[in-house]
Amino acid sequence: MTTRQFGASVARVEDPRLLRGEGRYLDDLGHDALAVAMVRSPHAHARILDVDVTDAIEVDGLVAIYTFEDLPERLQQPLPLLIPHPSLTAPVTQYALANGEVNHVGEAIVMVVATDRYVAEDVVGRIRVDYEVRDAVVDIESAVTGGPDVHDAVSGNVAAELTQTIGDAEQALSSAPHRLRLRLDIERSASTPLEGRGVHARWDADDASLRVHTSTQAPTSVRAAIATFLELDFAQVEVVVPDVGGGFGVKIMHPWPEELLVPWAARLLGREVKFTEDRHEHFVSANHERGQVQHVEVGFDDEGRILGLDVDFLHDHGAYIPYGLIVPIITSTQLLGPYRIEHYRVRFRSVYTNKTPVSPYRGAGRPQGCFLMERTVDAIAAELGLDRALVRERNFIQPDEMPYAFGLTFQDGRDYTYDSGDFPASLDKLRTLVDWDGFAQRKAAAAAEGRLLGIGLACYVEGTGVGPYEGGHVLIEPNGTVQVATGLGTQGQGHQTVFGQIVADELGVPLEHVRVVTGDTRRFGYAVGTFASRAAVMSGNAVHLAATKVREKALQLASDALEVDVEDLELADGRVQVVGSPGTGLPLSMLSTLSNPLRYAFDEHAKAATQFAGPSDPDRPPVAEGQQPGLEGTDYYSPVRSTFANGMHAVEVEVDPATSDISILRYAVVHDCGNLINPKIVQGQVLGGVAQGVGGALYERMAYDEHGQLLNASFMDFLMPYATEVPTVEIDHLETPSPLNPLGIKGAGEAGVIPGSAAIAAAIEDATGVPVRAMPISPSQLHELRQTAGGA
Ligand code: MCN
Repeated sequence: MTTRQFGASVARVEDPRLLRGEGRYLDDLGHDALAVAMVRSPHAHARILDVDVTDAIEVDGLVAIYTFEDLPERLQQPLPLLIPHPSLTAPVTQYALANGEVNHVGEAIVMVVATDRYVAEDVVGRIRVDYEVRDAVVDIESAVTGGPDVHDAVSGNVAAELTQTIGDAEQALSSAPHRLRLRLDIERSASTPLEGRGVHARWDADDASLRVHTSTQAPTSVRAAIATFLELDFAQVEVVVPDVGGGFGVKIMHPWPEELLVPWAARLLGREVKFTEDRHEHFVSANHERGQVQHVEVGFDDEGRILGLDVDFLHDHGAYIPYGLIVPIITSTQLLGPYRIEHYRVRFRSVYTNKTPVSPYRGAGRPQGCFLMERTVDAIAAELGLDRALVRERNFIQPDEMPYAFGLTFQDGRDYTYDSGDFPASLDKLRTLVDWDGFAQRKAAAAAEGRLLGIGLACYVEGTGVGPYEGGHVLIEPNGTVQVATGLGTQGQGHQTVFGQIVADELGVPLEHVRVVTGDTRRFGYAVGTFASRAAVMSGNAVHLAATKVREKALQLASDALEVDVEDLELADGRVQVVGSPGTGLPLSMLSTLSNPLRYAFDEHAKAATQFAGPSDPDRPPVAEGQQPGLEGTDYYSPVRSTFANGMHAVEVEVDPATSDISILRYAVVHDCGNLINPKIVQGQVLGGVAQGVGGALYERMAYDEHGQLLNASFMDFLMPYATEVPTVEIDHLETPSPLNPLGIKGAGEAGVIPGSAAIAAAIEDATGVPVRAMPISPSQLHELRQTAGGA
């Protein structure tokens, strides 16, 4: 019997190879390739007056030096704005190499190609760039209140301003019995994957084609960009993603300048060329995120029910705006969380600063939104002296209200609608898991010993599985191996395992017989990418649909061959067999060759098939009319709208009364991503997210000085939580299936990171009695807060 794989905690099939050290990351490729190093701007804002390469051209091993002026006309165009929006009235994107000015430290000015990286770096050190340094715009509030501009064409630094409304927030606030105002701050942070960016390209002059390896989340988009900027046909460009050491959003940016420049140089020079980013480059030139200043006004009744909410925030977009308004739009919509909010107004302004540009980082605007909403709900509870869980419960959208439409309309005309979820049930589970009701006693007992304990709670709802589409291809080989391909890239999520599980179930084959390929445009050329926790929903359903086609074809072929009705057949153990009579049937391997005569000469299974119903039988043509040879199918999944996952985190902390040092004693999660394909993988995803959430709450910030210099651009200075700082995480699941897709799945990849800052801030506030409204928070900052507030 073939056991069902969907829902089973199958060990990840990709891990043994990685654990044996057999992973092939970008820098493991192209050992003989020429190496690239960049001259990058040391200034946050400057005009480039001159580039002098006189000293550099002496260096042995130098192959080429390119500045903006050396690029072909198409490559001198600004890089694309990936997601336009009507409110984005002043979009400025960067050039592949700086065109006369630099707008953040780390912006690439000159590309050097040399025999190896050491030589390339020596050349970089000898190139002299003359700058006229300008005042830098660093702080987002000052950016919009006068002072210098980042771009001469954008006076006042506002790239976009957008207001969205539900109901009448002004009226609701003015008539509310209680009103509160809060200011909240979230600092800039970044994905910081273990492996930075990298790209390797080889031009094949024989068939005029490019083979590009790149550490990306979106290989098909990179291919489109390379083909467009290098003026090639798509068919001349192959993009293959090797193993990727983490992306967390930063590798969805496409194209990076290097992803165009390296292939261009490879074609021009007729040589293999490779760029591998170093850590310092990653800090200053790979995109960041978070970075908002938020103002909230909330009106509520005596029971803590929210009557109206007014939000106004500034979003730091850095020097360029490659990704449109996606991050602040997500903040502004998804901050609503599990709550019924009928009167809402949100205004945001996306602001240029002379800092590294911003694009989505795991959670993409949601951690900021969750921080805003959850801190607000806690403030309501504190104001009324009510239990924080109770206030949440009173505001929850109820399960029988699903699907729940907020009355917000997106740019494309679709409603902002939750498809599923049972928020009261999730909260019940969490309260039990952490013994929420017994905490007061634990806190009092600790206080008697002079210890400061606190508990916090935060809820979120997350749009996942966003469209427009993803595709899958399934093929059964004559030896019975099932080949599966889908176009998006993988960065460690375990896609080979989960897509294998889905296909194995549909075809009734053991998981070991399924091979899954992702991120290779040779195998699947039309795809969108891995981001927004969409792969499980999008590619998961696509490979399921493709496998269903193959299943139906196998059933039809077997029905014809065995002269048995399709309804009397089943797929199990790699065969199509008669229900109740498993001895009568045909292996899928045989069926795959039955209709494909070309394979007869070479394959044992095919030979066996000829004995059964071969081409020598004049009445049985190998390919029946209307039938295509082979057991193979392609399909696409395209959803009507996003599906919404949700979850709740609770944290217990202890604060040292003397030093304000913060320790997390307990961390619990209840998570709902619909039907779980692989609970163990989801567990890992949530845990990884929690680690990043802890980082965002307590450690990780991009510390810029007033000149736009990033002061902590190395892992010596940028604090990340180690295993020692990440607590054991207790995770429980609620499975409310999405009605929107055949498998009932919702996404899981970002969930863990979203409520970290909100829940930890709430716990610290509970322990110390001082309001915590800015994240991350260090012990010294907390100490200062406590001293100023005179709290515990
Ligand atoms: N899954 C499941 N059952 C569900 C939902 C998901 O078994 N109901 C599984 C999926 O099949 C997949 C994993 O959980 O193996 C995550 O699925 P999904 O939520 O679809 O997220 P994606 O696969 O699209 O991954 C993207 C997401 C994002 S947006 C970031 S950022 C992120 C993340 O995943 N970056 C990661 N997780 C990461 N994990 C690693 N190791 N490295 C990264 O860079």
